[in-house]
Amino acid sequence: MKIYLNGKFVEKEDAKVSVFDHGFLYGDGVFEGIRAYDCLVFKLKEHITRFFESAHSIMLPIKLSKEKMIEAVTSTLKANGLKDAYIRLIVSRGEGDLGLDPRKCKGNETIVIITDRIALYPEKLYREGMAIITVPTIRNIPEALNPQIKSLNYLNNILAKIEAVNCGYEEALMLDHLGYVAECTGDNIFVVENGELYTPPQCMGTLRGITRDAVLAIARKSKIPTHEHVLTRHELYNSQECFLTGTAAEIIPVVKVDGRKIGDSTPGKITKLLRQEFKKLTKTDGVKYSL
Ligand code: PXG
Repeated sequence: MKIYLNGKFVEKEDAKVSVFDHGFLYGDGVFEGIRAYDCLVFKLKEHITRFFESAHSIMLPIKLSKEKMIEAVTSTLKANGLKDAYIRLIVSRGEGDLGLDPRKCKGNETIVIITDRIALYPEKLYREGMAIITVPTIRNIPEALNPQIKSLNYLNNILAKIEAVNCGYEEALMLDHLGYVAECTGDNIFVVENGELYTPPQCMGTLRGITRDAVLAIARKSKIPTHEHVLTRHELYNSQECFLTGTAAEIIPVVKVDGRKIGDSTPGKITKLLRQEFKKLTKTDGVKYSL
């Protein structure tokens, strides 16, 4: 496997960064998780835009232009001969010293692109749906660390994941600091109520997911009314359908929340329709490359 590291391709074994890198020392950096389907990088421009927005927000200048970053992604896929892949883009503040001060990093940011085979949820969960549980750890409040920033410090989400796994669940439902439904650890959440689609707004504790936006657009095109609206757990429990969206998970049905059955506890009609339409979109909406 070849890794893109600061403009060069290096073998996996040689893809090493310094222990003084502030990404390692402090989680000082940003990342993106992207996917390629049959030589098409799905929504690559949108991912690159969000990546640069995360970096801008933490005042991390990226030396590559957006166009060069797109080229770097496709050339890494080509170098690895991958038609279908999961892509991880990372930019950290770079090598500095043992102090928080980013000025010590002298602008030498570290850029890494890793492409690999996709690790998915088991097929059974897509057929039968998954059960999720609300965990004690709430989403970061925007005034402290805005959830729109995909920073290298994902402890907030990792803690929630650990809590869910310790309770025997695959995925955690995270609330915001006001107790409203925010999202899961790496996925956005949707419910269907009376044939209409609801998802929490991107303010507060919810990342504006690229899959989330794609699903909202598909729903509108399919004449399904959509709402970006605050949701309580009560509304989740009493919805007819529930599902999660994310780059890795795509669209995965949820059939139980905190022990309450959702609808008839099987993947719903609208969830299935959106899954079909989403599959079609992954074949057309992105940046193409050839091997
Ligand atoms: N919420 C959070 C907190 C995320 O990190 C999503 C929602 C979904 O967004 P997209 O743009 O992918 O539709 C994410 C992003 C993984 C992994 O390896 C997934 C994400 C982040 C980090 C790791 O499964 N998803």
